[in-house]
Amino acid sequence: MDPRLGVLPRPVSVDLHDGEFRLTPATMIYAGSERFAFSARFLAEHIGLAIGEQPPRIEVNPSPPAGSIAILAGPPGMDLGEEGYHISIGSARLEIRAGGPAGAFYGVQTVRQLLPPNWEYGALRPPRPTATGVALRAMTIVDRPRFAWRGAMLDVSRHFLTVDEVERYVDLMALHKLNRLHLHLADDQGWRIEIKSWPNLATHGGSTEVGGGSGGYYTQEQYAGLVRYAADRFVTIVPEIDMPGHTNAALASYAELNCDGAARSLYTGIDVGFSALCVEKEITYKFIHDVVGEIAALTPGPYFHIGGDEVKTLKPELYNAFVERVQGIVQSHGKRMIGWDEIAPTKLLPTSIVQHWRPKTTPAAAVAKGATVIMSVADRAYLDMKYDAGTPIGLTWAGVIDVRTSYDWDPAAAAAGVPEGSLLGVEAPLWSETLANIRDVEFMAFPRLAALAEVGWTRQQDRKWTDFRDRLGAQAPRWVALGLSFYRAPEIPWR
Ligand code: TNX
Repeated sequence: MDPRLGVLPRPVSVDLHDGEFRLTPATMIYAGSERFAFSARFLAEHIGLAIGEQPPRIEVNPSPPAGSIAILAGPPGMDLGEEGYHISIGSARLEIRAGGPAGAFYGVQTVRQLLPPNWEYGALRPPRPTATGVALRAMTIVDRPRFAWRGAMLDVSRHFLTVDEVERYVDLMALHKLNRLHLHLADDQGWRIEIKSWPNLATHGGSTEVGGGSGGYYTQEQYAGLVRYAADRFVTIVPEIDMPGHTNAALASYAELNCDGAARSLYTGIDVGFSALCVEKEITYKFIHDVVGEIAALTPGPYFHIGGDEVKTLKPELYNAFVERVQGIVQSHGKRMIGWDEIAPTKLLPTSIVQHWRPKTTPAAAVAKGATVIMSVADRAYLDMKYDAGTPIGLTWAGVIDVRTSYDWDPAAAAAGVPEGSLLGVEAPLWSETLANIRDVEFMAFPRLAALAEVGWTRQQDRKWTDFRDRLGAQAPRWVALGLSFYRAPEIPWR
């Protein structure tokens, strides 16, 4: 099989050469400096016992001997940015070179996709290769991403996911070189993060979910652990507390957040647009200050997402004034504000970011103020839309989205009045009204998240549907080994 088929997203260039590198029980992995040690360990752990009695040994050493795998700075004279990498595989060594640790990690992910899929099982599956090892075809790969923002979003409010489940999603993102995980932490149906100054939010507001299940929430310690786990894999967590709408869980937890002073009942249905914080009360801004402050302190990444979508109960002047005031609060906690595209007409700071989701609108007004845009147009990027009319779970309000529809578009051409220079990148939201567990999440995300990963990573001129379709089909053995419950879309030649 052509080894190029395994690599997804598609790199800038892959050139095959004659010869091969042999990975044997004696192969060692060297990191040129401490910055690359995590990636060296990741690769050693991935290889595990597949090849020898022990996982490969790793060592930090700037000039590794022949016969080894080396992760080094460079390559000299080539600037591939923080996330780019260069791989050269020859009989004498396998070398990954990168400008920074993220690039080294992505180089390792590419090497992983060149290794046998069944190594993903993570446990010894006899028979093991003999002492002669496993051969990797000689080749040179040069790669770097098109966009800085290659995101995914999980809605843990409508249906809760455990920390382990979210970490699994992070692992799947890392394999596809995705680097932002946006967590939709609060909505009408559930508040999912502990706030020490407003404890009822989690204990009461987090006690249910769509359909009436018991919900759940992350303690601050768990959330901090998740942030670290993701950061190790070069995934930045973007926390979202949706406001002023989508707030029933908060309104049920604290009576004073309601204009009439009466606490709402918990909500387990799937309607949207009925709830709103009382934007005229001062306590509301104290609440927001406290919530943003606690979450910002736990989140090293520079972003805080305030939602801002689908408020059907507020006049535009009140809505705009609210967003502008909250923008100041977010900024006072040292973060850049992100909001759904309803925030585009408000007075935005140039550091603020608009997440464009409504297909028939444009966030051009925000771009005129210097703000930047993340493309999540619902008819391309929404992973909760059904694949076709027969898909047993999912919604259809933005249409049905088959794999080709999620792949075959150019984010730079998808919003009128938004030049490529104002585009941070793409993000694939996964709303969970109809997704009860991680199996459902995986089924809706894969293969379309892989398609969107390539939309975000690979240059437009290097992307072709037929080429992608074949590489996608070649992922099946790896995804099976990972235990992924992906949808076997009929148009893909699965292996
Ligand atoms: C719209 S997208 C919403 C969500 C729903 C989603 C379902 C957005 C900013 N708001 O509240 O979950 O549709 O597809």
